[in-house]
Amino acid sequence: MEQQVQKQRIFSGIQPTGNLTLGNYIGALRNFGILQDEYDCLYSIVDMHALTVRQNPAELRKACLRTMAIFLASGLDPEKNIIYFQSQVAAHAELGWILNCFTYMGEMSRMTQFKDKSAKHADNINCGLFTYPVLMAADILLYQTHLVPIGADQKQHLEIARDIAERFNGVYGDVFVVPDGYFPKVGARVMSLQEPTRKMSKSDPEDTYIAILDRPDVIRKKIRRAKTDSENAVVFDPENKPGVANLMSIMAALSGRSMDEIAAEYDGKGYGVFKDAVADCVIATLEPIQNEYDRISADKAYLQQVMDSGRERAAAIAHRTMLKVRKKLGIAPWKL
Ligand code: ATP
Ligand code: LTN
Repeated sequence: MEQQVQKQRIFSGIQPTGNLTLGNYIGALRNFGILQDEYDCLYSIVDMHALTVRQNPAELRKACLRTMAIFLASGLDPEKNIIYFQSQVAAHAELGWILNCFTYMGEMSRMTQFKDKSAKHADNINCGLFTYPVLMAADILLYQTHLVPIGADQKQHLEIARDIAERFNGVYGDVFVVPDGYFPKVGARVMSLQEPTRKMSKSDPEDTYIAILDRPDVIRKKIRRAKTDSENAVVFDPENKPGVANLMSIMAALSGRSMDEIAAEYDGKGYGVFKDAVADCVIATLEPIQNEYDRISADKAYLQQVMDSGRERAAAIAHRTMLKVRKKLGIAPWKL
């Protein structure tokens, strides 16, 4: 009889804060869809991570549903993938606490995202912000994840998740799979349109990012206004021409063309023509997603069904890991 080969597992999460950007799409979301046939995938809207920054409840609730609808609109099949809200599977918080006891203060204080976010929110440097990477490690380890599709900014957090898994396994035996990252070849760090030496971020001002749901006229306007240099030459030189390099990377990531091909095609044509071509490329990618989004987000019954089934399927896998973890740690067993 033919033996059934168990597929490897993928887990990734996106925070439902603000508007998902082209950076989120190229760095993470697009890869989710590409991998859905070869792997057993869970994609979570990590709403508990969003609480590390003060949120308006009504807006957060809307943003949660919007993020789920964007996941679906960008091609994730809810039958093939488990799509769910992190806060609805209590085991994330449970394992998060346990892993806090296997993580050192020094490790957390070295995290660049913590340093950036505490500078940005100096009036609210809370413990959740500090231990954010531990909850992320719990998200990943809970599902015995092999591969984590993320942008380059999350590399440091993934390393910590690996360290925590290895540390725990070192004490208790092979409890967790040690995960690897999966990064896009081009576009792992899409940069801000206005400050192209910083990453594009959905918590920055509107004109610095392209939202997945920005309509074509807005996209074109933002790209035309994107900061470039005064040379007017389409050459890939991230050091000296970060603005142009960023636009070239966006085009390369979305069209599959190489930097050389792009440079050759726009050689001598100037930034006006080049920027319009980048805008065409972004619009061609995002417009179909927006049309799907409009259709899906109007169908509340469908969203409810995806949410319920995702929660149940995720919780069942998480429960298996938690039984193992509880037993290894010696905390109260379910059955005497
Ligand atoms: P915030 O600005 O609120 O911190 P964010 O835009 O960084 O949010 P996240 O929810 O933290 O969004 O990230 C979701 C995924 O998108 C992660 O895998 C992250 O690595 C990826 N990502 C975020 N920004 C970029 C970017 N500029 N380029 C490539 N990938 C990105
Ligand atoms: N920390 C990530 C979001 C995130 C995540 C995860 C990504 C939370 N849990 C698990 C991959 C796997 C971020 O800030 N972008």
